[in-house]
Amino acid sequence: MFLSDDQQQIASLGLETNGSGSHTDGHHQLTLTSGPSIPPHPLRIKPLGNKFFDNSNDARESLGSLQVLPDEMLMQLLEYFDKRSLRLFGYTCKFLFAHCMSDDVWKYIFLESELGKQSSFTWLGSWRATVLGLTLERRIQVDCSNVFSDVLHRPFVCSHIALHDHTANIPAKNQIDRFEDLSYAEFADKWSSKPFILTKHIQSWPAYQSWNLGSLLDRYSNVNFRAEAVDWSFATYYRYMLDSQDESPLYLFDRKFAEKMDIEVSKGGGAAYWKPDCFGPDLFELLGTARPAHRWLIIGPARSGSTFHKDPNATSAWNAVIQGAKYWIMFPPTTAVPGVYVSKDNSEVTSPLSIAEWLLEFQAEARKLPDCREGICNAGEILHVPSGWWHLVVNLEAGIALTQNFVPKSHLPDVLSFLKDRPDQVSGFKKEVTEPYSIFVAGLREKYPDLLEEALGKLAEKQVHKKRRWDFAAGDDGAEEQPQKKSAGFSFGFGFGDDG
Ligand SMILES: O=C(O)CCC(=O)C(=O)O
Ligand SMILES: [Fe+2]
Repeated sequence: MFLSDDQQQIASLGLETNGSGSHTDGHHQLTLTSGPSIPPHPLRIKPLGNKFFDNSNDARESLGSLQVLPDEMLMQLLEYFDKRSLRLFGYTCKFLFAHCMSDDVWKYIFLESELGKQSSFTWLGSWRATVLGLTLERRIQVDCSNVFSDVLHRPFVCSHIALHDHTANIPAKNQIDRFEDLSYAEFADKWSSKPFILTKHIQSWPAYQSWNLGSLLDRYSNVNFRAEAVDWSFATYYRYMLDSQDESPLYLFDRKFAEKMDIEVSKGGGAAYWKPDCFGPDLFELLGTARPAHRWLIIGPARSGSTFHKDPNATSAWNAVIQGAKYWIMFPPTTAVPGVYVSKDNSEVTSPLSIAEWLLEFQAEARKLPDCREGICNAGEILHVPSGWWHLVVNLEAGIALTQNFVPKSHLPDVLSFLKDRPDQVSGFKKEVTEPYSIFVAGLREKYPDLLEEALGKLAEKQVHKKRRWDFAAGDDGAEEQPQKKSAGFSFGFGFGDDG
């Protein structure tokens, strides 16, 4: 027989509960790793360090022979369970109950299940409740105050950090420049390699005037949008967004939104928005149908966002906030960003951390770097991401944004170099587009022959310059090694885009 509900099972096992399913009261909790703004864990799980200051018995001791497994390994093991086994395993003792309640494991089970393939279902506030169909009154919280585990407590801390503590008080030297508006001449002359925010540029967009989460729900509740690994109806995503405790909430990031919403996106009668004039011609338009996806609708709750990355193919981008507010922290292409590890050939970025973890562990150090830029882009504002710049973005409240990648004239050499010299890192093109560099060059040769010659000239110059620097640093017989190491005070990168 399948389990009826948590309450009944727990009662039959005689475990101690706090009965109500509500959050804990002011039960004393010695907090060693989290700040005062973090509420007590709903199951009263405590950070591992508390064990040494607590006289209560340690729930781990009732694990029997499973005690040899560290918490990390226990959690990994749980990913192999099906939903019934996971639920039952959790009823064997408090320590395992605490582990089996971890919503990350239930998210995994959800995504693997039939439910994970559906676009419309009822989100019930957590992955576990949704998978098991548990309404609020059928959920139970066992008092796990003698469970001490960083593996379990840390994600809770991360999903409750006070974003405001990390995004207010931006040091004046770091503030991203803000203007009401900018002309293309000013952009081309001074600003194409610097981040900035325009405060009065998108007010005339119908999308800005009429879109908000409520109006999108009215109009598109049955339209499916992509949110990372799932395609959900907007009604389903909306419900998830407003009632989720995920540390890294699923982020709606849809490149086919214009077709799905049946809207026009280029200037002219009836367009919902259009690309800003100040960035000038977008040279990637020359790719025609070979062009990779380049515009996205972005929707997410507070705490959702993007971990550190550079935008693809050395493109630049703009990001316009329609509703909500986004905190941005950015670094120039060559900066070694604390907490972000890049493979030798630049092809892989490992930021092992969620946004919250990065903010907790690395932001303070990172914002002391001389080239750090930070800012808040509010509703009605648009931010410029220059080619090659590192950025991390977090939504301070639930909201909507539109973003588009583009190639301005000034970054043509970077993009050409990227397409030519890093074919393994080129991304976003359809499979049948095997020679994006050649297609781009052919388009440029036809429409902007002088610009192309100038860009190719710059590339050749840099190539020579780089070879000289390398020969100098490596000596005659060192030329076999990859020009990636720091040597004789020089830092080498493969692409011109990263050369600063
Ligand atoms: O709004 C965001 O989360 C930032 C998106 C972003 O960085 C991107 O589209 O590349
Ligand atoms: Fe980006």
